[in-house]
Amino acid sequence: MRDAITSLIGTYDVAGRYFDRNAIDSLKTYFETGTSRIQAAAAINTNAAALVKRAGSKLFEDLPELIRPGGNAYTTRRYAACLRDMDYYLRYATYALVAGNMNVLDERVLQGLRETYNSLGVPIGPTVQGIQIMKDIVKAEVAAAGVADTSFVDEPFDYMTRELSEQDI
Ligand SMILES: CCC1=C(C)/C(=C/C2=NC(=C\c3[nH]c(/C=C4\NC(=O)[C@H](C)[C@H]4CC)c(C)c3CCC(=O)O)/C(CCC(=O)O)=C2C)NC1=O
Repeated sequence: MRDAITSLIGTYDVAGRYFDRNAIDSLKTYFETGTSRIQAAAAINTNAAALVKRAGSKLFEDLPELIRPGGNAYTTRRYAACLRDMDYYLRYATYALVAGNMNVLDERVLQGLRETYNSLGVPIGPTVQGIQIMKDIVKAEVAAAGVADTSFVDEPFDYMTRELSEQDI
């Protein structure tokens, strides 16, 4: 698992080089945004269960067929599995935000996920829609916690979206 710093060190070490201007700039950005990233994680953590619940309700409101007979989230077991997956996405998104690097998502969340979803008939499109709904809800929460620029919050959610849907082609 890598974060912004170990990933940078890895890159420069492989080339046997000292940090150059680019490396210093990206280190600066990492530290300058540190407080906001931690504030965001804190705002998410204290409300995680409620955020997941709201995102789930909105998803099932937008796509009610998911929870009707024949839908993949129909039956309480599968409904609960769906919300649990949303909770995984949220928790790992906070790790990635704090790390300033998306590697944890590859290693812990996305690896083999598409195959699992395909074999269980879990639809990718609606999953991606759920991830995007959660992104919007989380951004509003982070803004309400006093973080002025919440654009960095997009990254893990968009990353998971991109990886899940691209691989689906
Ligand atoms: C931490 C990394 C991690 C992830 C990401 C993960 C996902 C994951 N989701 C699963 C199932 C599932 N995932 C869903 C999710 C959904 N169905 C829908 O219609 C919605 C679109 C969507 C919710 C947004 C459902 C319903 C199941 C159960 C499917 C079944 O058993 O038939 C399964 C199969 C095993 C199980 O049921 O627990 C895995 C492994 N597990 C992990 O360890």
